Amino acid sequence: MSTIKNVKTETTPKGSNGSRPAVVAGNALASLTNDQLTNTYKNCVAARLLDNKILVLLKQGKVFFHIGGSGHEVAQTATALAMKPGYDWAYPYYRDLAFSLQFGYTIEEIMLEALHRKGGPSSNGFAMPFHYGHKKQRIIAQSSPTGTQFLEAVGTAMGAVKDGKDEVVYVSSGEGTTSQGEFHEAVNWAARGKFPVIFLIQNNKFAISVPIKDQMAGESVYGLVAGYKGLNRYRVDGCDFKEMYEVAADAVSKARNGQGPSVIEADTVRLLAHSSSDDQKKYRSNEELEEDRKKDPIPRFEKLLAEMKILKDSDFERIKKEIQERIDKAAESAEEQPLPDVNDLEKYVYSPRVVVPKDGFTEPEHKGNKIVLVDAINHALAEELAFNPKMVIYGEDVAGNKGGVFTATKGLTAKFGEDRVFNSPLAEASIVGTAFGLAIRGDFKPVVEIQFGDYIWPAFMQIRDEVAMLRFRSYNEWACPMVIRVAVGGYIHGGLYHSQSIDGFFTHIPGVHVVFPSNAADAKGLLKTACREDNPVIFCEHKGLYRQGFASSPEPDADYLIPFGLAKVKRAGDDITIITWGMLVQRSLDAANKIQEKTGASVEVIDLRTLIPLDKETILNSVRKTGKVLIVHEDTLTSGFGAEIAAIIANEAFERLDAPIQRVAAKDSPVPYGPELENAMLPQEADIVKALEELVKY
Ligand SMILES: Cc1ncc(C[n+]2csc(CCOP(=O)(O)OP(=O)(O)O)c2C)c(N)n1
Repeated sequence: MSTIKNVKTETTPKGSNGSRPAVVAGNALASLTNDQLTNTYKNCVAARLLDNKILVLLKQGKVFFHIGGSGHEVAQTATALAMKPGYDWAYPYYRDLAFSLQFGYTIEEIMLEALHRKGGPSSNGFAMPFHYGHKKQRIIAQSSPTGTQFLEAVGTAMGAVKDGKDEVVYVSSGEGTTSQGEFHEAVNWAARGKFPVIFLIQNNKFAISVPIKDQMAGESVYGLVAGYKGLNRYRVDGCDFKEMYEVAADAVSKARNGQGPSVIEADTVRLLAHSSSDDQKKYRSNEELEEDRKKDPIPRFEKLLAEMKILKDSDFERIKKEIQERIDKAAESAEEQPLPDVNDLEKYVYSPRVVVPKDGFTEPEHKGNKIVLVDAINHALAEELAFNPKMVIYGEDVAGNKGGVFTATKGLTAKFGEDRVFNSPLAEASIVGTAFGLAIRGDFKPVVEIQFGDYIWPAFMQIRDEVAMLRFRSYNEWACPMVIRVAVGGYIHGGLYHSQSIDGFFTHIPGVHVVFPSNAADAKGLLKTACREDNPVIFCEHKGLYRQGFASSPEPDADYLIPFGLAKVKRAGDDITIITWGMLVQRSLDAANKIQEKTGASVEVIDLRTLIPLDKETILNSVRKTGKVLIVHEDTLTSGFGAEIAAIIANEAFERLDAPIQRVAAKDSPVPYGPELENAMLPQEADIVKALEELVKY
């Protein structure tokens, strides 16, 4: 046992501002052995020497990016020491080298990643170095956007609570990142649910060059988070091992015992520039840098260990020498490891597993009662909740008797319980961010609702930079399959903010599937597949189709799962091909009938059903037969998904075309409210008929 005495016994300060460092009562430190303390010191030294070594490799042109943790080692190591690596979960930020080492990374693994070699645990050279990820140690592969990690950590903690496990989730950032809205969303959700999250905010007083006075109202993150009921708060000198460890141990113990999340604001110093791309002399004076060097946590830790008679000067020198040798060797051996294989580039954008294969699929005849599309959604969800006990549904208004503003989830809370079908706060990034955190646990399947496509944008960062990229950036180590159901589309007099089409945006994101049913039977079969998919799915539900007579169908049975990437020929024809989806399938069919009556031309109508993956085969087979193509979609023309389809056809079937490819789409404007304006903006049957007439004449 160490000879350390208990630290000061003040409780967490109750003041709102918290500029005073606080320490907590406790004797956690006294329970550490000399070996543990020595190893903790070694961990800090390893992180420091790795920073130095990698900067040398950078100068040699072998490493392209470095972002260091020098000055943060003690705060990070002490927190990791209070946790259980491999049992607990961690979302460390880019400065968390010491944390990651203490949580289970080896020096050798850090070197593999610094030198973007194959075999590193995070990404095999796909992600930048210092974006930690280690499946075995439960470090979730990290990204670069500041702040996205918070909500994900909350989702992972929510999963722990649902599973009845006493796991704790660590998430960290600098103080600058707490200006991101997602930080506050995450603290709110974690405090509301009493989830076991440790938010370690490492306050080095700068966000790149931006000083804290330009960053926040007040002087501390501690003060900033004063209003969240149920949140434990600490402010601590993160360069002081004793204080830091007591605080970390207290917060972790609270989290583990159901006493809720904690924000720990740890004061640190940034001894290096922000990153290798920065020069801090441009915005910090020599005196200021010197002041920070005086606070360097490693010499202070050495002083403590010497006072405690655990290590002496010659030990410190020996340890540094030994670690330096190991680091040098690790660098040499990493350089001998293979570089990533360029043939693997697209290997893990999507899951290699196809859940419902196209081969051998035949369309059955549906014998159920006729249902409208929104009820088909509701029934699919009910069946899938029964099929998969780890599926959960949440979003705004989805719970209880309301069952969503369109009633898609009506009755599901009553049937499956509040633990499985529940309301989220009114925050779209929260919905998707926490779904990420739940899904990475491996067994939960979040099926979340975004009330209107027009309001999906707060979640766009989570979808684009997190959900879609996780598998790719971690080289298939981590994945977050989820379904994001989203109500889209116009023709309902919903005006500018309840009518948007979003498919043009989301089809542009590698890593997500985009599904868009046009009728009730397809909606059921596609949604059930989405719920079993290994990939994230954006499931577009057209509001105008929810209760539309022409979109209703006899209900398919519970075994009906439609493969993704399989379009449906809704009307066979020989002269012109219409490629369409969603609301415009029916209008295209009506237009095709009209043109046949009028001109005798026979028009084939293809309903894509899934935009990503795209059924190129069905498209090209039809185009090669008819030689004339009209693409019809509700989204705006410019950069709509139709442009992509036209490009594919031009590339792959140019010789078979007898006319220029035509598109009917919405005008390039927002969707206006007044019905006359809305009709003029959105594509109508008459527009399709007109385009077909021109193609007939061509
Ligand atoms: C969303 C987002 N905006 C901007 C950046 C660029 N950026 C990277 S780190 C950083 C500063 C973060 O400062 P802070 O949170 O205080 O952490 P520190 O780097 O000081 O440890 C910025 C602006 C980013 N990565 N992500």
